[in-house]
Amino acid sequence: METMDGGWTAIQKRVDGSVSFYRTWTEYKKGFGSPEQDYWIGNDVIHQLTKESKLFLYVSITLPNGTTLYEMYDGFSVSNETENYKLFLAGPATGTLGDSMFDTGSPVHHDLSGMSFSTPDRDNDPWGGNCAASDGGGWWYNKCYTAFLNGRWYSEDWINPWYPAVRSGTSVRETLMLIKRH
Ligand SMILES: [Ca+2]
Repeated sequence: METMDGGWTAIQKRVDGSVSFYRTWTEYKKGFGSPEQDYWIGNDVIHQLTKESKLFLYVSITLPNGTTLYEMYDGFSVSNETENYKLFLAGPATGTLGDSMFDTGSPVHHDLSGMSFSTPDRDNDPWGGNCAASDGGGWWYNKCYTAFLNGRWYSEDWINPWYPAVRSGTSVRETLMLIKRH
């Protein structure tokens, strides 16, 4: 499918591990990295981009063999910092990754819609521990996740980037999160 034209904006991109995603609340707020390489656009910008219009979210993971798997969500928005950049997703979800973010069917609470953003220095997740500190990056954790794209690059400690389709960070060569207006 076409992704990089037609009004798509990259909010997250990882292509070579040149940038650590183990970052503070303030760094995730402001954004870090470079759009040409590894990149988080910043939670304030994501909020600004999503607050007025209905947006699609497209997520992809490219495997070491070059195959790209993707999932598209019909609705995506993020609230403001006062509300801890809470994530809202809407279905339907379609694609080749499978839905591991919105309606996961997990009995241990892995659905991410409605979750606050957490970072290693700001635990807003409903788990007793600190998912962001344990898992190595900022995200909209529940207890904790079955989909998480900001883990430790090319590490077995990045568990289940997109369960069950992608079960280890060593199976991830690239990631992308794109948004586009309806
Ligand atoms: Ca917690």
